Amino acid sequence: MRAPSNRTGGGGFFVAQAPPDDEPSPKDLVMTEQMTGAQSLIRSLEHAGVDVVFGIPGGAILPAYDPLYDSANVRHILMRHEQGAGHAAEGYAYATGRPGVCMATSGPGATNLVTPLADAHMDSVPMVAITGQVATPMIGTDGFQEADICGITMPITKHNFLVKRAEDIPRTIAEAFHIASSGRPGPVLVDIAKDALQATTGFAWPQKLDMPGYRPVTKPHGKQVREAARMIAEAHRPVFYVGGGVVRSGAAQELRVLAELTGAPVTTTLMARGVFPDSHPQNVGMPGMHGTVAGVGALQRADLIVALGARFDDRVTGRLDSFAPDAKIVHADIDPAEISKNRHADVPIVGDCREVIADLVVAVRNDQASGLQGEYEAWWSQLDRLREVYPLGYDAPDDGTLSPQQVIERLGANVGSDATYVAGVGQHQMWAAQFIGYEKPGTFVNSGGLGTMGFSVPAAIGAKVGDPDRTVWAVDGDGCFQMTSQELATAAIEQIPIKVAVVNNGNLGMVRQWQTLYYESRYSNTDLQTAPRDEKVRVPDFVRLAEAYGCVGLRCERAEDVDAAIDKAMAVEDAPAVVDFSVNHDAMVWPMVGPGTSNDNIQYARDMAPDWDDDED
Ligand SMILES: Cc1ncc(C[n+]2csc(CCOP(=O)(O)OP(=O)(O)O)c2C)c(N)n1
Ligand SMILES: [Mg+2]
Repeated sequence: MRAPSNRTGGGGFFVAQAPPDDEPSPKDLVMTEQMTGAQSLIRSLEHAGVDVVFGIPGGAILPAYDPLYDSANVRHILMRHEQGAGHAAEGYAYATGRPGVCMATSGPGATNLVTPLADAHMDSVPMVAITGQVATPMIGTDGFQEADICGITMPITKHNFLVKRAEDIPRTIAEAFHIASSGRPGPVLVDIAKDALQATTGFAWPQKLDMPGYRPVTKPHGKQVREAARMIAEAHRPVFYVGGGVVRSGAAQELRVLAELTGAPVTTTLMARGVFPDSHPQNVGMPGMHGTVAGVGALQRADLIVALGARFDDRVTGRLDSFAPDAKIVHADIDPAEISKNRHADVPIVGDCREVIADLVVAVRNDQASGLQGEYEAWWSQLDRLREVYPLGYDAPDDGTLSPQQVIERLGANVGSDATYVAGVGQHQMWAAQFIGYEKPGTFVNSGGLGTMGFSVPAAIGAKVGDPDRTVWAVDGDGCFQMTSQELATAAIEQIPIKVAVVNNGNLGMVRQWQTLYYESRYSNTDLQTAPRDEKVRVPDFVRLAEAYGCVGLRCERAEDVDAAIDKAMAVEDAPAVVDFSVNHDAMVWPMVGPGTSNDNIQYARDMAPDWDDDED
């Protein structure tokens, strides 16, 4: 295989590069310098360009923590839970485009990484996890803190390695970074036996990787691209269905050119919010279970769907056998396994989205030069009608309590589109996707595929570490926040001034919404008591919790105080700030495509189906 070249932006080949002032010296290239496996691990991370590791030490990984103490290039951030370390590594990757790195000990340290590994796998986040393993003679004996983490994480990593010999460490680390960041990005786990970390070895950083079985296709096939361009011109109701792959490949610019050239509507998934500006007239909103009527309608009524780095997830398609019945499908993805997985692709295109879109631009221009041009006026009048009649909106609660949607809308309006918003999972996540205007790629970060409660705070920490000049807001739920709020200690002590908006509806709100709709309002085990309706006892009190962790704690309970609370949090520069927005308990997320139902049955509000207007061209 060819030697990796320097990675620029998302997608391409990552380069295990040395920091500029630390070029590998000739002695690195020959196995002369003797060191421990642990020292060689840290040296390898330096060569791979790693500047931050999120982790927690323990017995099996302890040898690695000793040389880490001396590293001038690698900062270690001590987290409070390994799950937090994994999500922080993901947040760092989102912010920088480079693999995030986390480190844990064997057994429980490693198993605590399972959730973030699965999360990164589902959402194609480049990440390298390094775990200590018991010494090789102990492997397979049920030794103290032994867990077969390679076996456990086989289905939730892009690849994993068990390293038993010190001399294999540099090559394995180089391969891990290459695999994590090339092709379809994903998590790679490197499990290193303690005796390999302790053994003495010579250090040599590989100048060339030899991985004959791994060769991701990035360059799309010209014939398929030309066919796709022709179909776009001939379609009457085309739509670009844009997913996270377009963000990963850094193709926002190219996408805008293609969209404007063709004049076709664009819908951006939960994973792609911001890659095409919300303010752009061709943006019809998000598709899916809580998408806009126009976004869902554009897919459902299309005669051509051009899927770019998207995977026909069930949350987008609704009931698959009734999804977009009249649409032909062009499906571009870097991972051939995605193509025709859920929906048959009439034109499959395997390649990096940036290259695919750039090639599509050329092909569309050529067609237009020879007079072949799409005509979508009737289509736009249908979609414009849906946008006009069924915009995103919400009613203010009639009991005078604070509206969660309003809190999130005001947050976006006050903080603006240069900030990064990192959501948890639940109603607040959907409102954050709906009511904040995203104009730039990577400004909305969330756990899409796995839907991991607890993602927000540690991922926000990682994002802030990766891009310290950017304002980072975690938009969290009262339930999610309680899963990883201990990482406030990390943020305070390591001086990572994130801001957290807890949308505190006192409940596992999204589950409660389903109980309201599908279980006759029988609220089994969803009341968290974080904001009880009648009494003032809050367990926990998030303001005091924040203060206990060395953060600024604020509370806001009235609509007229929302802007001031946001301003106050924005003014805090030297500490993390947490705002408890105590909001209405009953607000629901709309529109909604009920689970297992067809997109045709989208509800604009409860028991209110849109009138599709069947006047087709
Ligand atoms: C780790 C985990 N456990 C359970 C769930 C199921 N679940 C999805 S949303 C949700 C409620 C989240 O509550 P909260 O954080 O308060 O957000 P809200 O919906 O109220 O905005 C739950 C329990 C999940 N997604 N992840
Ligand atoms: Mg809640």
